[in-house]
Amino acid sequence: MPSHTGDSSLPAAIREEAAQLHSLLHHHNKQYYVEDAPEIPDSEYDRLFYRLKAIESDYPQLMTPQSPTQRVGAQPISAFKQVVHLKPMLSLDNAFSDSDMQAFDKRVRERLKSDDSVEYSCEPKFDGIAASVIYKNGKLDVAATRGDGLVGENITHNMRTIGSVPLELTCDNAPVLLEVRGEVYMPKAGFERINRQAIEKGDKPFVNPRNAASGGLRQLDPKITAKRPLVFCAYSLGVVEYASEQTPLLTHSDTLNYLEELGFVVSKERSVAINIDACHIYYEQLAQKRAALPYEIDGIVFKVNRFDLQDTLGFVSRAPRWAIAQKFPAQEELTTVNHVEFQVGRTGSITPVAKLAPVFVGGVTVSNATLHNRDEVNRLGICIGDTVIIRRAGDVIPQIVSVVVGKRPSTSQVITFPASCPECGSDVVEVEGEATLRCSGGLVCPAQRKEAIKHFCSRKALNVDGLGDKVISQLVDKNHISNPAQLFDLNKEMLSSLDRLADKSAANIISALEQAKTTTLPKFIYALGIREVGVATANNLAHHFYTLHAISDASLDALEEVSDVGPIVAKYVYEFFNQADNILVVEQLIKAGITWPAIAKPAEGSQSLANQTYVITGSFEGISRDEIKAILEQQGAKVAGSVSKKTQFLIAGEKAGSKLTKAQDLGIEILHQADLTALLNRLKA
Ligand code: D41
Repeated sequence: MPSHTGDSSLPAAIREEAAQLHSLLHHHNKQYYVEDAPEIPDSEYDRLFYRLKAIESDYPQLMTPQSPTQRVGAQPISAFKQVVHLKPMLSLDNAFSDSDMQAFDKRVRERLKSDDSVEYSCEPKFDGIAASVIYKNGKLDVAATRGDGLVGENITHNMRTIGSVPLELTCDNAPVLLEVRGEVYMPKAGFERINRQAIEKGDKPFVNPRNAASGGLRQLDPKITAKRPLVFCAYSLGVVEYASEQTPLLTHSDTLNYLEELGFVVSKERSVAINIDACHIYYEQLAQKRAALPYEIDGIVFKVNRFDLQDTLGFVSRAPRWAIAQKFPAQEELTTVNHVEFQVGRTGSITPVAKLAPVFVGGVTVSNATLHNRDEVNRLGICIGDTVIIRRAGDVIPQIVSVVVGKRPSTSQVITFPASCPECGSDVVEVEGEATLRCSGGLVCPAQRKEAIKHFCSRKALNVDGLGDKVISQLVDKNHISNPAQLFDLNKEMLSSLDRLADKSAANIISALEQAKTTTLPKFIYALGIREVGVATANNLAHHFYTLHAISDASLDALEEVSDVGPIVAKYVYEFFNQADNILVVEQLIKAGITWPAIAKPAEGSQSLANQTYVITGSFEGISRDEIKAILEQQGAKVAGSVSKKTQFLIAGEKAGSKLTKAQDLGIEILHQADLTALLNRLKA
């Protein structure tokens, strides 16, 4: 029986094991929340966690506030108390252009009386909430929001729940006192997850990750904060005191490395630029990477790297002269909805499009934004004349985020959907269970004809170069063509008669059409524009049936056997090939000379993997995931990106994460490195 009375009865091995569990759990917390790359399945994490809990229940003297088991246990507080920062948390000046940055560098060099270039430390500017954490003798003591920079709110109970905040520093020679500053943010993936959960529960989703992070830190009950996937990324030091003399840190970049050694998360994107021109290159590079980063950033922070130079420069009205944030062009702006147009798509779908007062957002001028369908119009509660927040992030299409209801003018108008098609006058129909309204005109409707032809010519379809939207529009309006097959009857004279089309361009289009005639079966199927049949489905259909004939003859049941084809898609494909007009167009296309190489049917009894579905995760010796995928696909297997009930085999390499856990849960057969090698050898044989 272990005694609960004191340290003396505590076996050294147990103390050692508990310490190991502390650092293991901290490491895996970081892998999970920060890297989004868990190295162990959740079940293994739980095993470590409960092992530590068991030790602590046997030896309560080990249950310190620094234990990873204590992150979620705290009681709610009744009110936030104030915390005076030991050193003020300064604010940051902004730059909005390259010339602002040049001016910043010039000011710095003038003050330093230096003709030499100045070295800058560069890091992303996280779009989160600034916070400060104080450690006493290596143990987390107090955490606070930035507040006004001098006084913030005590959020210790909430910061303790954040997995990336060390409860205890990982070094032998911990400072007596350490004040660490950083930003609390919510990664994009976590934000999407909690918003999905909120919507499922019927709660209101968060507007953006920053609001979600801020709300998470402002909870009285830390159990609520613990459910938010927050990350703390450290970016500077406040007060630091050691028991004995230390070699001082001389630069900001060394400080970031030191913080990382102590167990903090520090931006992996950080870098040092030898001068202001290198800062510009860093800015451009990170701007390129921005959309792919797992978290939101709104600019880059540049800091004079050397501390002695920082001291010489000092600060003005609480902003250091040695640092600046170069902001990316705003991703959200206000504008007004001038009117709403209804566009008719390839399949007759009627999409409301808001025509906006032009506004510069996310680096481009935006004057249109799709309102998608009636549900979206209702969700936004949007009227013509409204002031709206428009957002354009990365390369995604601009979106209306919300309506500023307080700015609604008395002249605003409710949006009414048309009863007849704005392009052809046919009735507009409502399909039960669908939010989208549709024109019933089919190929009578010129808008649908144009869209069908545009789709046919698009890059992933037959890829007819040079045949732009304007040309197609004129060809349809002038009744030269009404379906994709008639494209191949066009001649140079007909094209040259169009507005603003030079002879040279006409000749180019003719030759592009000629080239487009040689294609592949998947591309041809995709080009037909069957509802819900995208590139992947077209590919699956082609490799399942091998010939166009077999697809067009297939029964509904046979179609449903194709991977990723459910009853709805099967119905669309079936209906397409059982409509006389469509069959005629397909026949005309073939007659016009469209051809593709036959898809080889595997011989009976060969080692083909047709109809098998694989998922590949983790890393393998001597072969990349892409190479494995290519080999399996060559043998007819389908290689999917995520594990589902349809998965038959999971190929799991080193560091397989959540996919492995999920596959195990679903009872899917797992192939390890040795099984993979055997499989590949079998395929080669
Ligand atoms: O990522 C950030 N949001 C960030 C904020 C950063 N990477 N560095 C920062 N550095 C500072 C100084 C130069 C004052 C140490 C900051 C901030 N300040 C800051 N955050 C909020 C106000 C100021």
